[in-house]
Amino acid sequence: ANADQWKGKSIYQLFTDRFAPPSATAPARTSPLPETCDPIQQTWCGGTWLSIIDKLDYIQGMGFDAVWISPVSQNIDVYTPYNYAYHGYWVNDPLVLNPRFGSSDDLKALSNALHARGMYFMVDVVVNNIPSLNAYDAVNSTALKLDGSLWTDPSEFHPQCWIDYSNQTSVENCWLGDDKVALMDVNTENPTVVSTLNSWIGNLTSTYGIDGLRIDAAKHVPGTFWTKFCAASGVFCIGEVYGSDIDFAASFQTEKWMDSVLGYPLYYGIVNGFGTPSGNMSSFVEIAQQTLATFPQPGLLGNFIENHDLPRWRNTTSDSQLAYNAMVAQFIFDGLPIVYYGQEQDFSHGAGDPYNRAALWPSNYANTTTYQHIRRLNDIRHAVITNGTQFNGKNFLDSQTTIVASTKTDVAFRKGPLLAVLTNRGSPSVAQAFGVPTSGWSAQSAVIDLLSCKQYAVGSGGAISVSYAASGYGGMPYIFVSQTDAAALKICGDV
Ligand code: ABC
Ligand code: CA
Repeated sequence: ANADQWKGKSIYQLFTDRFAPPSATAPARTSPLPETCDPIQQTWCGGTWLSIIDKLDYIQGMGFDAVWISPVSQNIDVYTPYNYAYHGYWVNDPLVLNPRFGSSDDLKALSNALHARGMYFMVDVVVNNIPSLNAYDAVNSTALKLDGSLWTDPSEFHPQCWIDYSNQTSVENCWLGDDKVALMDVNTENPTVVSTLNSWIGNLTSTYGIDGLRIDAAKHVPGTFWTKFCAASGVFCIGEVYGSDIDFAASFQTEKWMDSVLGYPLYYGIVNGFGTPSGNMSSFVEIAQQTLATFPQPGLLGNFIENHDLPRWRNTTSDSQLAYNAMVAQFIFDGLPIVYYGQEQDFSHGAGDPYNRAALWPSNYANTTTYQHIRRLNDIRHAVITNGTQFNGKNFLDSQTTIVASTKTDVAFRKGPLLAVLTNRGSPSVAQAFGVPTSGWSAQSAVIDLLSCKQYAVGSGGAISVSYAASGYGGMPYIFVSQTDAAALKICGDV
């Protein structure tokens, strides 16, 4: 599927090894299967491509219409100072599937199962690097053959050096990882490397019906490599450009290196704005505005509040109101929401890798309040997108977000027919209020908050004011639509 077809999708990100346990009848890929899955062990917990299929109801039940799975290619399968390659990012041969996660037929079965539900299939791909336990003597032909690497000629790598992040040439040519597990930097200028990878990616997407790619370590490869690689893939490419530099991240779209990137800048804005009670909302507003002004297509950014490299949201702040506000920003702002497995279960164990990669099954896939909140946010998006509801002649997807009002603790932004009113007040101990001076709706009209289904009256000059109770309701988020639109969207029944 291309970028246009991905517009409006909502993505669930999972680790194959950790999302679902193998069913009783499936052959175990890990032996013996660990009784419990302790992330600190950094070893396989047994999830497979087939076991993902068993739990698609759970994902679709939250309203997602796309799934991103961790890398599918073969990894080094040996003990390392960081234990084992359960995460799938230590790819030593992109061309071979990872037998730990299943067979070629299993991967096709997963793809077919997703498509049968009308869902898109996104796969994570790693081409920048190949792991080695032998950092300083890795790039010699004997060592390369022993490692089972796809690349066996030293000219297919850049010479060893560790990355200096202040220098983009170093970021592109030097090595990720460290001297325990070195990630040898592949020479993505070598013609054999380029042609092998380009024909591989076209085959992979067509063989397995892949609809989109998450491009690992995108900033570590010259952009011009990606232009051809993504064209060869024939599908939507979203790159991981880890960092807060908006101009740099936007260049991936501006220079047409790939369709889009993960919304790292907005992530930092959401953390700054909503990460702690009375955080710094002006930082969120500033980053949001710069994102909108700089990216040619902010509507294609991948918006997340946690992932496998970052702390769990609930690890940094336990206030659920802050999480619910942050998620509204994640879902309603321009872009494709991406929820990392476990976010819906309020997983809080995880100051970072490896703790943020716990198995999901101990949660019993419970129908938590957060699961329902995500479901509602997806329902609102679907309703507003499929209904084509307009504001000032523009529908949700075609309207860019505009910041309507903000204070140190609050922000109101509009995207098409929806007005999000958010706060970082958390659970305040005294009742508080916030007023949006000009909501965009006319005085005396009625609006509905799609989260609580309560009706509000628009005051003079188009003002809307909300209150935050000292107990119970607290600093909850609001998503307003006009009463007429609410009736058409049917999120709140007959209103
Ligand atoms: C292993 C062990 C860990 C151990 C670690 C040292 O080594 O498992 O326990 O702590 C994979 C595995 C990891 C593994 C690594 C290395 O390989 O998943 O478990 O860690 O062996 C991608 C993937 C990631 C993956 C790889 C490698 C790449 O998402 O899961 O890791 O294939 C950089 C890269 C980025 C990479 C990330 C992990 O490292 O750019 O592609 N992710 C700065 C830099 C970033 C850098 C980041 C973290 O530091 O700018 O480029 O990301 O090192 C902000 C700034 C940012 C700054 C952050 C920290 O602060 O704006 O610029 O980012 O304020
Ligand atoms: Ca590189």
